[in-house]
Amino acid sequence: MCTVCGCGAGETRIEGDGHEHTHVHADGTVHTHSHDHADEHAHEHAHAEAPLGVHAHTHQHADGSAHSHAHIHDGEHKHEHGGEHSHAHDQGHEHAHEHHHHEHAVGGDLDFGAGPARAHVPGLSQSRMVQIEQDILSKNNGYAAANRSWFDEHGVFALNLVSSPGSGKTTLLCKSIELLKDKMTISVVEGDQQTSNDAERIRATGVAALQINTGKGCHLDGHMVGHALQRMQPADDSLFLIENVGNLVCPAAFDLGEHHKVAILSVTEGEDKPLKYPDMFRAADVMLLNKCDLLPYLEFDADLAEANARRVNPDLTIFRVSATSGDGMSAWLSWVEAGLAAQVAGRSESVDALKRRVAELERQLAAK
Ligand SMILES: Nc1nc2c(ncn2[C@@H]2O[C@H](COP(=O)(O)OP(=O)(O)OP(=O)(O)O)[C@@H](O)[C@H]2O)c(=O)[nH]1
Ligand SMILES: [Zn+2]
Ligand SMILES: [Zn+2]
Ligand SMILES: [Zn+2]
Ligand SMILES: [Zn+2]
Ligand SMILES: [Zn+2]
Ligand SMILES: [Zn+2]
Ligand SMILES: [Zn+2]
Repeated sequence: MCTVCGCGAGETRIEGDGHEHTHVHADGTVHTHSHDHADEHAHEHAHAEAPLGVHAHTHQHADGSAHSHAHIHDGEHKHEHGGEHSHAHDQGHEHAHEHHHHEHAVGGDLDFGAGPARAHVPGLSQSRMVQIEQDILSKNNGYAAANRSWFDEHGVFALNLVSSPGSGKTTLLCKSIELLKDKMTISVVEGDQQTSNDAERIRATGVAALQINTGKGCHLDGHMVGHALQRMQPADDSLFLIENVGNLVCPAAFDLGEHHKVAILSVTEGEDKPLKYPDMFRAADVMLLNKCDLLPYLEFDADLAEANARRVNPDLTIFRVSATSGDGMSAWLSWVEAGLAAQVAGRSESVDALKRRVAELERQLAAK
């Protein structure tokens, strides 16, 4: 729901000392975070309690009837309500709303994702929802782009792990860290609605971890990760792992500035998940099929799960693993190592190119 109604905005808490308060950034982004005022803040914010410019309300139609969606039809049809209607608010302003339309699938099933906003929120028109989503995502994309250029400048390889709750993100991270930590510097950001349990599990492996609690929020966003980077200052040429909030829906829409989203599907979840949650499997470049140690005890068809994932994303790279037994981990870890090596090489190449450019400019100046 977050991209369409902005729910959860203003609930973020980033682990650390200090007090908590709400900020509104220059671009209107609202968040609450605890921070130490001795720390430098890299961006400006004014303190205010203004929420996002969202006002939800219910509509009455011209004939006085209230609108509701509880109707059931016995076949397929498509209909639209009477276009634009305007109404007055108590605050005295008046504006027009284009009314939503909805489509019904064959067999009388209800589909609330068929309109332009691809979702439904009582009291919000489709066009308002599309506008809110665009506002939220364009701000997020600005923060994500800043994170990505920071990663690239510093030769940091960043991965965003996404899955439903309990697929094994933290277990996989701990296992991967155990097998990689002698070869590279690693830091981890942990996203959960509440608790610092996952960050503590990561810290127990000996690498740096920072917990972000999102409150009611159901995903991390680029802005939160920017704050995490400021606080953590990951080393040059290091691996930066982000565990997103357990949720197969909303994290798909939010770029954090990572180089790849890695979706984890565990064999206890069913082969059809990529088809039911296509956005996530389309947004990911890699899928880890986890808990494969359980395959002998389940009906799960791993080939079918992979085929379903490739139906929504033909370019997906898939690894079958078990985070608990360690089976299959080496192929996945080789992929991570290759990604970091490419990132480090890219940085030294751009440093070399810069040096050549400076030398060239110096020659030109000397010649004058
Ligand atoms: N059998 C088996 N169990 C696993 C494996 N990986 C994780 N688990 C178990 O699955 C449960 C959930 O694992 P977590 O690593 O906490 O999952 P998560 O995705 O981080 O969960 P959230 O952060 O709550 O979304 C734990 O009981 C793990 O021990 C695996 O490869 N095989
Ligand atoms: Zn959400
Ligand atoms: Zn402040
Ligand atoms: Zn209506
Ligand atoms: Zn209808
Ligand atoms: Zn209105
Ligand atoms: Zn976890
Ligand atoms: Zn901020």
